[in-house]
Amino acid sequence: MKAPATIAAAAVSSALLAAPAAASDAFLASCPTGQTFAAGDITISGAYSRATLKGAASAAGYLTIHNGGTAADTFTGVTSPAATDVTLHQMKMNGQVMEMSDLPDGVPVPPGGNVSFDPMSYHLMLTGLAGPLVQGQCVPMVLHFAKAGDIAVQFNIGGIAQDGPVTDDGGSSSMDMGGMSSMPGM
Ligand SMILES: [Cu+2]
Repeated sequence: MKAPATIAAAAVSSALLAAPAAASDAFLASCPTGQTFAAGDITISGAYSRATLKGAASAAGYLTIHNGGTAADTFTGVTSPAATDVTLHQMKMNGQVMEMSDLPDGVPVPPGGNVSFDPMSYHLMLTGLAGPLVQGQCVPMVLHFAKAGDIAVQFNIGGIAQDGPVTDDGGSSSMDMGGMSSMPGM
């Protein structure tokens, strides 16, 4: 048998070969855009993160939570193989200063209501990253709810300034209801 090593070495970029093992276990190489994830009365949509620079200490996650039930639920926490800690945070303007605070009691999700985690309000704060967040890859996380239980969610990683859910055309947040929109690109 002839080993194709020479061709492979020439064709594969050194960046791919250098990816640390821990990071490849912690992240998904790709996942579809436009996914929803549900358990009980809770549905998660628009889950995304932003790409990070190498060596970044933290990253954020954003999503929308819908409670389709008739009882209140509480979003209590998150775990992920991509980070040693994921905490629920809130951004608030205090005069001219943007402040970030923990939400140790979780976030209530009223019956029939939506709660949005977006760059100017609530966000998930990932610290102790297993590796950089790479645009096009996905971060697996498990979201914990008091009533609905655990929901496994894939966060699409957009650009470093992504400010809405990732779409197949590279990041505009326009809705595409076509059947093809849930297919992963390339
Ligand atoms: Cu934060």
